[in-house]
Amino acid sequence: MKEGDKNPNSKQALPTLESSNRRKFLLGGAAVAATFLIKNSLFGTVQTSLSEMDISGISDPTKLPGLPPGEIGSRSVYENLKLLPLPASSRSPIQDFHGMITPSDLHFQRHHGGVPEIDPNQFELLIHGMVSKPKVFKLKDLKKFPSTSRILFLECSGNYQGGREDLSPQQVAGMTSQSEWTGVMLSTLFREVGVDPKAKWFLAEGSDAAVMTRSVPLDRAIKEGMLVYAQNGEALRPEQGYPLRLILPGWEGNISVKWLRRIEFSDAPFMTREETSKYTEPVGNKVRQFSLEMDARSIITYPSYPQRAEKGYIEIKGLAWSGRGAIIGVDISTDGGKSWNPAVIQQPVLDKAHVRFRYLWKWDGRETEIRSRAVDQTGYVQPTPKQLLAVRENTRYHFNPVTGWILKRDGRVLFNDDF
Ligand SMILES: Nc1nc2c(c(=O)[nH]1)N[C@H]1C(S)=C(S)[C@@H](COP(=O)(O)O)O[C@H]1N2
Ligand SMILES: [Mo]
Repeated sequence: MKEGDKNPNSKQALPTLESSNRRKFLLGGAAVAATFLIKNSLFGTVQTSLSEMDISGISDPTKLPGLPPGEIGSRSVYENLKLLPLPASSRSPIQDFHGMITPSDLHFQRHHGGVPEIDPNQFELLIHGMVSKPKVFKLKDLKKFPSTSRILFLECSGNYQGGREDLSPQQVAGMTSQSEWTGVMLSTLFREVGVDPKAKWFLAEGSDAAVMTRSVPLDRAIKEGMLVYAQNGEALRPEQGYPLRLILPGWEGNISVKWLRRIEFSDAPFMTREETSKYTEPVGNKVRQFSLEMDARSIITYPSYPQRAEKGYIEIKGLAWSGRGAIIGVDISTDGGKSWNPAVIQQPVLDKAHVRFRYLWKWDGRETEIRSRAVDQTGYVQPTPKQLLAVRENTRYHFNPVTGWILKRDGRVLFNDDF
């Protein structure tokens, strides 16, 4: 349409609420499809379809009634938070978060055979093998057990991308997320089935197209492992394993089997496809297997690529976590690793959970590189990329190096892991 042309169908003047009950409502370009009732003492109750109200041209929010209370909340149309979908995984926009909990719809996703649709009423969990009382549990049976909640991170052991300067935190480390998980402790449930003292492992099997199976060492899993049916206060999302998943705190994400349908006890590991073809790391001329704990890691999420940095005060911000316990410190370097100073860590600092760190710094505008380095309660210090590569030439699993951002004089912020 040429400029000045009038679309005969467009309403030029905004009808008042009293004069019409059908209008076009265009909010920031997004069509809001909702129906609501306006209670008006003079004109009675008018049903108005929001998707048909026209408020184009009105920008003062005090001059038009806002949206009524709805059935579900929404994110501001100005906040463009998105997962970054790759064929096999979606990465979480960690540079856009301000808190320790990952909004559920922005939790990273990793599916080996897609997201199955499971009817919770059809759902059954079979526990069998080396047990005296094999049992099938319905979801409602599991919900009757004493429950517990815990805030934990979940990270894929393949959570690394590097080697280029045009990478965002989401690309480098977006396969970690944190939720409050609610469910039943494995220790509670396993008492019900009478586990044979000779049983040392159990198989966890998912009901997705990948039929994901992993062997879990019983003595270590029983301490903290959970079967969870809720995430951040509501039922699990389908992408996170609805209606039931395993959560093994601090361990590589792969073993926290989603859409769980079967647990089988045994005296030896099962050597499933996923734990032999993958999820093993070449170390020298040996292979490391069942390397379950995720080592301490941190990443600066601000300033980061593709943001721009401005000379002056900068609050450097980021995330740190460890699968071996609590983070006890994060050090920051603003001179490319020559000197280090402690960052402030946001409370509460939880075991096996993301923490946020902050470090106030005044940038003089000269080119430099900022880095973060996490230390956990075992005393483990996050290694440099070269230190890690020296022992693991051939793998990017469990790759948790210190990484840096180079601040250019023109304000560009570029990723660096070449040190
Ligand atoms: N059944 C099943 N469980 C699974 C997977 C899967 O593909 N199928 N992916 C695993 C992998 S590799 C990871 S990293 C985590 C990812 O969990 P999320 O998608 O909830 O973030 O789930 C694990 N559990
Ligand atoms: Mo994973």
